[in-house]
Amino acid sequence: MNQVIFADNALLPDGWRRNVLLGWDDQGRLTQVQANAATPPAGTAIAAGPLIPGMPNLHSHAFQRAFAGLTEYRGQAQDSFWSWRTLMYRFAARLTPGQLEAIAFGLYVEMLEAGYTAVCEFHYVHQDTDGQPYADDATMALALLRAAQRAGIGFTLLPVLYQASGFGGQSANADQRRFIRSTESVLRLLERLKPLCEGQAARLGLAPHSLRAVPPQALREALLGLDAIDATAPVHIHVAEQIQEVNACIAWSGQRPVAWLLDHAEVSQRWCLVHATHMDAGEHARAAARGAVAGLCPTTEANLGDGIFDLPAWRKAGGTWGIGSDSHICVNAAEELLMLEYSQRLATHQRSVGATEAQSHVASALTLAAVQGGAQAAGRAIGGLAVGQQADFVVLDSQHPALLELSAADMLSAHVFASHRSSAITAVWVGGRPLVAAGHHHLHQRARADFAAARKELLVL
Ligand code: NGQ
Ligand code: ZN
Repeated sequence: MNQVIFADNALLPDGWRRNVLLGWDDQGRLTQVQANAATPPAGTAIAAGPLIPGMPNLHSHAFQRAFAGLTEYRGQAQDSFWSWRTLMYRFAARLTPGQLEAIAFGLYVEMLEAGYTAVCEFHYVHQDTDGQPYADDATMALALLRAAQRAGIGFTLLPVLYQASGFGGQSANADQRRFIRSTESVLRLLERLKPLCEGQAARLGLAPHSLRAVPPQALREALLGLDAIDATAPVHIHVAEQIQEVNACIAWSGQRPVAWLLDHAEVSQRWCLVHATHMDAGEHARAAARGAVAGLCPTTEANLGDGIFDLPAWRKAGGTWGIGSDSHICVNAAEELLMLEYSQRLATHQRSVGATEAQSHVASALTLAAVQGGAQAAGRAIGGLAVGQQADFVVLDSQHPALLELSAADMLSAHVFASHRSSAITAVWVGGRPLVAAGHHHLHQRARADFAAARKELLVL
């Protein structure tokens, strides 16, 4: 059965178009994207405001949502990424499979209401609280798959390879016991998950956690094993987030992390370099030439004091990028774009840094770029409103106070820059299915209740 929606204004890959008719098949795949279409027959669904592509969220650790806001106090003379991580580990140590599913379900519903239509889950809490495998070794991954399916969000599952606590294979410490997996066991997990992912149209990839956590030989073997399972599967890695990490990598190898990775792995378009924050000019040029996506997580990177990604340099090198909400200190696609643009303005003393030759409106330019990069990182056909891509889209609320009386491009600008943390989204569709209406997911209440119950349990322990 074909379905259609008509929008007075829609953001297509080459810009804003009037009178757009979208049609999709029963797989939820767009079969028709027609601008300047005739007024549709009565009974056709009509978008209540400007229609924009759904945003892929390219980096998530779902469990951290239940912890967001709990580390915003001074715990020692100088708090840092590393002191935050110690607290986060304590939280991760207690999580049960049921709590993970409830938190992820709540989070994915929040994401859908906030403009994300797909998520890449970088999943590393594998083992039980003692660091032993669950009776079913895929227990935690299955909790995430169920949460995604119930919420209806597009899904890329990235089981994590994690073995060491620092460069040079320093053994993992007790805090990291739930993350550890042998290379062989992560490959077995992928084999187990492959048919399950296919069964729910999710994509499966691999995430070597970081060069700190994965020694060179394990990295090599895991990538070879992944190729044998799926030679096009996405590969994500945390790469150069903290200056201390860059310096430790230089002390270990004589090279900066991105340079080391480019020399020791076949980094390609399959790769997402998460937090490629600290790259020099040579790294920008080489990583961009390989076609890797830079995975930017602007609000988390700000929250953790990581540093500022050099977007103009990356774009000049021809680099692709997308956005993720990572620790979920903020769950709102528009706010990630806002944070990204503002960090660039603060660093460069300029305005409209994110605008492009083709697209002078910053919010439109950033949205189109992040959708395309996010789709590439997800390894799914979710790259915007074009035939062959999923019918994943968001309808802005033209009645929101910040949007009243504006043109479509300005409404998206107001949504990103001026909607003041209140959502200016009215509807969200994934794979041609309406999941959010009047700003609310159809399982909104249930998702909140489940999330609250899981958080309550975690807080009393
Ligand atoms: C994570 N988060 O795996 O959750 C990491 C912290 C680490 C971010 N990098 C742990 N934002 O990198 O060692
Ligand atoms: Zn991360």
